Amino acid sequence: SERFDHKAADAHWQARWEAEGTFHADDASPRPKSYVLEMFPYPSGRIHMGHVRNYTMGDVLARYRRMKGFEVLHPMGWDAFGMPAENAAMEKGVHPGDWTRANIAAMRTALKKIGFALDWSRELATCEPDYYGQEQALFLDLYKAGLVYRRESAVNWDPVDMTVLANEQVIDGRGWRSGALVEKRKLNQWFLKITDFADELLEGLKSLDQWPEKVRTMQENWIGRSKGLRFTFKLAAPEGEIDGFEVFTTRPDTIMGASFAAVAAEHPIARAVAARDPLAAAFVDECRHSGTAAAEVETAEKKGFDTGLRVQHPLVPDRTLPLFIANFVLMEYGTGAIMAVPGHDQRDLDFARKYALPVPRVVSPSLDEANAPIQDEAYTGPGVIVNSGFLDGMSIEDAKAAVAARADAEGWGEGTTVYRLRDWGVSRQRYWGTPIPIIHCEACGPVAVPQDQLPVVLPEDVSFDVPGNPLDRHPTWRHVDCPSCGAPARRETDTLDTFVDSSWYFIRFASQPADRPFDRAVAESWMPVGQYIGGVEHAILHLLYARFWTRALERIGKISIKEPFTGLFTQGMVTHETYKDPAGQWLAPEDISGGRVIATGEPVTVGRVEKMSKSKKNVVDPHVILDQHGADAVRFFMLSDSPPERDLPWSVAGIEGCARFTARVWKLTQAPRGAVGEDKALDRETHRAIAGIAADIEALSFNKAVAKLYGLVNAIEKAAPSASREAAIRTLLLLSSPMIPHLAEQAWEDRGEAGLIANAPWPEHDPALLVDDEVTIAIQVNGKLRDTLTAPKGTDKPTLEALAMGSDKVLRLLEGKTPKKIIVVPDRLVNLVA
Ligand code: ANZ
Ligand code: ZN
Repeated sequence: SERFDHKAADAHWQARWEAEGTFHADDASPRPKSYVLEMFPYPSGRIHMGHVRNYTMGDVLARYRRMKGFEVLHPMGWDAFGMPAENAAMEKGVHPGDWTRANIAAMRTALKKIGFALDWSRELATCEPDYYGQEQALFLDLYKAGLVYRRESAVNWDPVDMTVLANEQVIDGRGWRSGALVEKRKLNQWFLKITDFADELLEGLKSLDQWPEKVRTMQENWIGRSKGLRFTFKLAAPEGEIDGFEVFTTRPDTIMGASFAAVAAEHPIARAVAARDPLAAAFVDECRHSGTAAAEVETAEKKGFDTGLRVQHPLVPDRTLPLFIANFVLMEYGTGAIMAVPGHDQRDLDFARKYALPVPRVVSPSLDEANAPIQDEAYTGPGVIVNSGFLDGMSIEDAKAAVAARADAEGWGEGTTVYRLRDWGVSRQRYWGTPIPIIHCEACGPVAVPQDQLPVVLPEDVSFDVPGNPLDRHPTWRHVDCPSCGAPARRETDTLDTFVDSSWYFIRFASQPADRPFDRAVAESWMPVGQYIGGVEHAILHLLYARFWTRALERIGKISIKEPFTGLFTQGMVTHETYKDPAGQWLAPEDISGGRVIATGEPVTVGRVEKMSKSKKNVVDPHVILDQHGADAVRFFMLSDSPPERDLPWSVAGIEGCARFTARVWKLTQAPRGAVGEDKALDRETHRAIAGIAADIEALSFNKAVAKLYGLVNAIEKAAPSASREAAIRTLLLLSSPMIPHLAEQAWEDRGEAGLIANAPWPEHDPALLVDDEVTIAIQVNGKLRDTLTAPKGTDKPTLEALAMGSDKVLRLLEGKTPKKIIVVPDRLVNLVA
C-alpha cells in the first residue's frame, strides 16, 4: 500500500512475535550465547522517554546479535519494592501490592507496544514471593558463610511521627510529613560484609575494559583505598582511663608539621571530655545533629572544641600539641582521629586559621622556598621535606618510608591500608521489601528461618494509617516459635534494602527454577551479561552491590563468575526545552502553541533544555507519540542525532523527520520489481553499509548507524532501476530491521520473503566491494603534471608505465623519444623523465 499503516502493522507483528515465541531464549540452544540487559525499571506507573531510549538501545543490539547467529537472552522485569508504593499507600489508601501490580500491568502493555525483542517468559517482579523467597535463601547462605552480621547503627528518627525514616523521606534535615527535625538513633541492624571484598572489587575494575572509564573511577573513589601510617598519640596527662589514641595519616612525611590533633565528636575521648565538661557536651551534641554524610562534612564550616588536653609528638617528646574535637573528623574513617598538618592539608588549614594555630611549612617545591609562608592554600604538591630535622632534604616518598620505619622500630606505629568503603547496611524499617528471614529468640539469639519455611511471605493485611513499619504493628505475623528451641520468639521485622533485589536479578533472569535461586550450569551458560545498559546514576551503588553479591556467591561456591557485567554502557538522558508563563509557572509542551499559552493567549518564555522531569513539566509522554507516529519512528528517533552517551533533546521536528524517513524506506520497498542489470557503485554503497552499520551497532554508535542508513536510502533513491537496486532495497530492510522492526517485517512479507525478518541472518558483505577499486593516477613529465589516468587499484608497475605511455599528451611532449627513466608510485603517479 502507499502508506505504512503503523497502527495495524505494530499490533500485527507484536502479536506474531509473541505467538511464535520469536524472542524466547533457549537455554539448550547450540548457538553461541549473548546476554543483553538493560537496567530493569521501577514500576512507577508510566513508561517515560528515558525508558524508551534505554530499552531501544538494548533492543537494537539484541536483534542485531540474533541476526548474527547468537542465541540472545534479552529479558525484562520489575524492581518492584520500595518507598513510592508505601507513600502511595499512605496518600491514597491503596495497598502497596495493588498499586505496584497495577503499575506493572500498565507498563508491560506500554513496553509491548514499542515492539521490544524481549523474552517475556522470564519476566519477574522482585515483590513476588517466588523472587524474594529465593533472595532470602541466598541471604541465609551468606549469613551462614559469615558474610552477614548485626550491629548498632544510626537511623533517621522522626521524633514526632515516632518512626524511622528512609533517607528519601528526610528533606533538609526534617521529616517529610511531620516537618520535625530528624535525629540520629541507634538501632540493631543487618550488614553485609562488602568491606571483605574491598580489594577484590578494586582489583576487578582493571578487568572491566568495556566499562566507561568514568564509572570505573567513580567506583575506585567510592572504595577509596588509602595506604598510610597508623600511630599512637600519647596524652601528656591521661583523661580518666584513656592515656592515648591512634590516628591515621596518609602523609607521615609531614609529621613534623603537625600543629594540633583532632578527634571526631563520637570518639571515646570526646565522650570522656563531654562527660565532665558541659561546653564540650554541647559541642558534641551540635555535631550529632548536623549531617554525617561525608559530602556534607566536606562543605560544612570547620568547627572545633579545644579539649585543653595535649598530646606528645612521637618524634619530639618535649613538644606537645593541643587536642581538639572537630566536626570535620569522621568517626567512621581510619581511626576517627588525626594529626593535623595545616601547611599541607586544606581542611586542617581552614581550621588552624579559624583557631589561630601555627601553620609550619614542611614540604617545599624547592630548597630555596623552604621558609616561604603558607598563604590561603595548603601546599599539596611535590617537593622536598624541610624544617623537619632528620627528614630534611628527603623526597616525600623517602620521608614516608623513613617515618614508617622509625615508628615500626620504636613501636609507636605501623603501616596500614584503610578504605572509605563501609559495610553495606541492608536493614530497612519498612514494609514494602523482602522480609529478612531471621527469627529472634530470647534463648538462642538470632536464628535463620529454616529452608523449608521459606519464603517468609509479607502479610497482606497491613495498615498505613499511622506512621512506622506495619510489620511491627501486625497482630500475628511477628509471633513465631523459635526454629531452634521451640520457645515463643519474634520475627525480624526489618526488610532488605531494595538494592539487594537488584544485586542478583540478572542471574535469576538467566535461570529461574521454582525450588532454588538459580541452576548453576544454566546461569553460567548465559552469564556474565555481555552488555549492560543503564543510567549513569547507578554508576556507584547498584553496580558495586551487584559486583559484590556476585563475588560473594562465587566465594561461597554458588557460581563461578566474579564479574556480572562484562560490558557496561551508560546512556544519556532525554531532554526538552522548559517553558514558563508570565507568572513564572511551568508549562507543559502541550499547553503551548505558536509561542503562546493555548488557554490564555499569554506569551511563553522558553527556558533551558533540561532532563525531562515532572516538576518542570517538560515531559513528552511516549504513549502519545507512539500513537501518533508508531513504534518505529519513536525507536528511530531514540537512536538518531545524538551519540547514545550524550543527552538527546526531544523535538517535534526530530520525530517528524524520523517519520518521514520511515516513509521513504517504505516507499522504496513498495517499488515494482523485476529490473535487471548491475550497478557497481550502488553495490559498493550497499556493502559498505552492511559492514559499517554492523561495526556501529557493535560499538553502540547507533547515531552513526542511523546516518549510514540515511546514506544508503539516498543512494538507492538516486539509482536507476537494476537488479543491484533491488538487492540494495532488500539489504536496507535487513539492516534497518533492528531499529524499525515493524516496518521491516511488513515489507519483508509484502515482498514475498520467507519467514520473519527477525529470524533472517545479517547480510554478508563482500570485502572486495568495500575498497574503491579505481584510482586516479597522475602522469608527470619531468615532474610536471601533464595528464591523469584511471586504473584499477593495485595495477602493477609495467601496466601503469604502458598506460602512461599511451597518453596523447605525453606522446606529444616526448616528441617520439623514449624517456630516460620512468618512476612509478603504484596507485599514485607515473613520472617520465625525458
Ligand atoms: C596528616 C596529613 C597531612 C594528612 C597532609 C593529609 C595531608 P585519604 O587520602 O582520603 O585517605 N584523615 C584521616 N582520618 C580522618 C577522619 N576520620 N576524618 C577526617 N579526616 C581524616 O585521607 C587521609 C587523610 O585524611 C589523613 O592524612 C588525615 O589527614 C585525614 F599534608 O594526616 B592526613
Ligand atoms: Zn530458641
